[in-house]
Amino acid sequence: MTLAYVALGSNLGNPQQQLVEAMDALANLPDTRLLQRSQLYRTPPWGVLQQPSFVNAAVELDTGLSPHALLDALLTIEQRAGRVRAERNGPRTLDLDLLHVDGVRLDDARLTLPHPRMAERAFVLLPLHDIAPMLSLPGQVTVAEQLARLDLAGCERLAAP
Ligand code: A4P
Ligand code: MG
Repeated sequence: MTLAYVALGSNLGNPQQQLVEAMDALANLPDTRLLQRSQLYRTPPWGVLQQPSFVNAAVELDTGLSPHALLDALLTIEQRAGRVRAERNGPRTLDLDLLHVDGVRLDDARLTLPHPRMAERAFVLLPLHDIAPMLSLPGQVTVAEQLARLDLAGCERLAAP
């Protein structure tokens, strides 16, 4: 079994409900336990600015699935939530990104680990900090240290669902 961290995001439909349902779907994956779930955060859109604000979260899994099997499972959960792939960084009902798998470094056509863009994104590190503040990011910096360098303007914790 291996620890894995997944980022969740949504800004279409009912984002809070979709994130809670996605966390339940992750908890029900084969050979997998959901160990921790972050709070939900409302975050300003990053990348494409003309779109609704996002709700973001993160979870910690203990899984026997391989990284690629886990990615396939994330894509299946996204599709079940009605995800339509259109514009890069654009609006989405559900986005599940695999952030980190303990001991795994990987860069192939389908999967890059650790996730290459996570360290610059408050909407990723803020929820990840709830569940893994001491997790080491590329460059020997912890989630807590890196989060302290980011601009958190406009990010707010939502009341527990
Ligand atoms: N892929 C490679 N590595 C990974 C990985 N570690 N985890 C491949 C997940 N997928 C990985 O994904 C495209 C392909 O990336 C997958 O099929 C997989 O094989 P995608 O989800 O269709 O692409 P995307 O999400 O549209 O693109 P990108 O650049 O990953 O966008 P992001 O980074 O997900 O950003 N603002 C706020 N506030 N909150 C957000 O959640 N999200 C985005 C999307 C933009 N702005 C946001 C938010
Ligand atoms: Mg994605």
